[in-house]
Amino acid sequence: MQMSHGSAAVIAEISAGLLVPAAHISPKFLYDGLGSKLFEAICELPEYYPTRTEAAIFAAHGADMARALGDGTTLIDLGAGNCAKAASLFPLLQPAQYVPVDISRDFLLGAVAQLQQRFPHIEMTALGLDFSHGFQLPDSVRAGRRVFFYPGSSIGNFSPEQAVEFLRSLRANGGADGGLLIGVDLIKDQALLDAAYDDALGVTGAFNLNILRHLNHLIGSDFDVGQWKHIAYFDFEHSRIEMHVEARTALTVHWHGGERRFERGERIHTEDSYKYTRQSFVNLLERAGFATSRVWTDEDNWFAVIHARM
Ligand code: AVJ
Repeated sequence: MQMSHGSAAVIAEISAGLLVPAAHISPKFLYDGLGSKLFEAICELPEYYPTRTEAAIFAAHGADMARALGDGTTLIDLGAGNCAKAASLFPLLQPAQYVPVDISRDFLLGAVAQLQQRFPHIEMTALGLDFSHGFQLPDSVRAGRRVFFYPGSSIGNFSPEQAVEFLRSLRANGGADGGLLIGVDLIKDQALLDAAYDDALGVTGAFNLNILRHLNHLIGSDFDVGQWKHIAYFDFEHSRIEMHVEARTALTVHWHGGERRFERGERIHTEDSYKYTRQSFVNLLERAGFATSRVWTDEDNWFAVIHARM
């Protein structure tokens, strides 16, 4: 249920991040029920190019991708959300089994119930779990040929070092004949990047600030969302968008088992979204032991979809 408190482990993880001098919260906590809906709205924004650019690449090259991946696979959709991206590829990919995975469990179950009606012949097994510390496939998922689907450049939430670790955990769960179809956001003009994460309507700001509301439910904290503001910008040195929430005034937050004073202007780091060049990401895949087979991009080179073999 959306309103329930977090487990002891979740409370400990969040408290630890709030108590260090440079406070931080994992971006996975952006996705409660409302956060998942706000992210859906972000995907419709004119400034947020990744979703529609990737969708255009799927539309133009889906048949090519299906040939590269083969049919009858077990398609494991990491961070599936509303499952719309995978569903758009079902007619071409023809998976035997679909395994959507998402931390926002209730939101995922709602989406899968609808999807199963549209595609009754595909066996669907939804997994409501957190894979940010590495992926482990449960035994309930049968041993078909596994293709991991990781679209949207969600890999950008990991640092490059963490991304290599994570990709290795996929290989450990894939089998020798497995594959990976992954979407990667590419480095581009800074103004385009900044606008994509700080849109005029303020939807990304609402999405970011909602993490504080979610925390109030998870750890019993008393964050007053109105006392915080949304900050997002591209950092060249690290090749990443950074998102923070910034205190508008000096304040103290209390929660079960802890408290923290924030000065005016002090920030909590909520998300990184790393951007790559096509080559830097291919190198990263190779470090994780993958062999890149194909790279598809849009004509502006804003986004890449990559097929790699285990
Ligand atoms: C879901 C992680 C791919 O980094 O672009 C969108 C999340 N954050 N706007 C991204 C996000 C702010 C998104 N990912």
